[in-house]
Amino acid sequence: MNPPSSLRAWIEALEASGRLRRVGREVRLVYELAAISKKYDGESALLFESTDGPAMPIAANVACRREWYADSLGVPPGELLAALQDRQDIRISPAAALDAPFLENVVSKNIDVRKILPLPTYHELDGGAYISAGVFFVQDPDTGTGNVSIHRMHCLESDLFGLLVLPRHLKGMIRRAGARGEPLKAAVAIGLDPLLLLASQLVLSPGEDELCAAGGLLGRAVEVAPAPWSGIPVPAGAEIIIEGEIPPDENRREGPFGEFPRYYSPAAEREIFQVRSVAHRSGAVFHSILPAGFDHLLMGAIPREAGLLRDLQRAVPSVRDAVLPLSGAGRYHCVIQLQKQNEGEAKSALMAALAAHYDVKHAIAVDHDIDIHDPAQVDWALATRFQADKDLFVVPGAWGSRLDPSAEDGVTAKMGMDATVPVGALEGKFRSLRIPGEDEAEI
Ligand SMILES: Cc1cc2nc3c(=O)[nH]c(=O)nc-3n(C[C@H](O)[C@H](O)[C@H](O)COP(=O)(O)O)c2cc1C
Ligand SMILES: [Mn+2]
Repeated sequence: MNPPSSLRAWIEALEASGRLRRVGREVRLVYELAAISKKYDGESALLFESTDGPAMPIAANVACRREWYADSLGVPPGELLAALQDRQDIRISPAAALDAPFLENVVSKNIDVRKILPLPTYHELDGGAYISAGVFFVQDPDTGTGNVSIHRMHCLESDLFGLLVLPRHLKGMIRRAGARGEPLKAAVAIGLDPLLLLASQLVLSPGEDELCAAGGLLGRAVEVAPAPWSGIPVPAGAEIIIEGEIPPDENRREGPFGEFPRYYSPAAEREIFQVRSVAHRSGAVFHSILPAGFDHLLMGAIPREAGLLRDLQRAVPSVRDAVLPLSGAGRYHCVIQLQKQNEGEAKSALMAALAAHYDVKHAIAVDHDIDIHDPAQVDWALATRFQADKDLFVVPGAWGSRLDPSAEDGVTAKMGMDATVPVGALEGKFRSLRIPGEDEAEI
């Protein structure tokens, strides 16, 4: 298929291919929508046509299978990472759209988001209703470079949200705006296609414009229109645009919130988002991402894998593939496949993986005969090709994930496990069992 240009185009494609279920009856926003989303996670996209909140349908599970991302890029599933690798260095500047349907309805006075948008409450101990699929478009206060990232939004008041802003690019921009004595303006898009969501998760160097990188990924310019209050260019196909300001030094209690590692991220004083305008197209579709669901995990894992694979191959050319398995929260475990040419390559690849991203905590290297997408094969390699006294190393006190409850304030130990055999030994004592004719055998 051609890459979808909007969430609604993607929903149509999902429905036409039998991957979408419509939920016609009224569903409760507190827990019930999340419970149904969880039940069909990894299986079916959902369109909730009616809820007990404001009248606006909600799409969920829209990108909950790895092969759907490949499909949205127009490549076979096995070529997803290769396609992302090919495209991740391409930059295409955004283009002005002719039409921006989100301007059909703009509210800028007496805003009560709870009366406009259906905001779900997901997990048992969550602090309240959240927007889980809000994509922040901001511009660097010093350079004007565009940044795109997703941040959870806790609805605290009619026009106020609490945010989690981990120490990456957005955080730096809030700080730099603050140094000028200004709040940072942001336009939050809800209801984007899966490729723009994937692009929001690219791990780029500071100073790289992420709208241009998104264009590279899509293979065409992202069509943008200025958001009505801030003028920040946002995807014209977005269903909803919420604009507002993040002041540098005002905090409110945000959380708890059930996060991707399947634990609660505790409540704390965090950044706020003061809403100034809400715009949405007529008949807008709200977008829900089930926290810790496949959508959430895959959206982070896939672009990280593509970036990691490039870093790994730069360090060790015999690296063939890498995966961040969903069982490792799609972030914390990395399995690397090599066709080792020289002793020591696996350990070097492990170090590169652990250093490449703060989220990667445990890395495992295996030979090219192991299918890294099959956890049972990776386990078998660890069971039979690994000796803890010489194949394991631990790095204490590294930069890690703040959402890992076993890390202390984001400081974590890192571990590399080399489960590769010595060069050439797959033909020697590590020759694995095979029965001649086993692939064709029949009764
Ligand atoms: C569904 C979803 C929710 C996310 N929520 C948050 C969040 O609340 N806070 C945060 O800092 N990052 C969150 N992230 C991760 C960032 O969006 C991601 O790391 C992004 O690439 C950061 O961009 P930056 O490097 O430009 O800051 C989330 C990612 C996804 C897919
Ligand atoms: Mn960035």
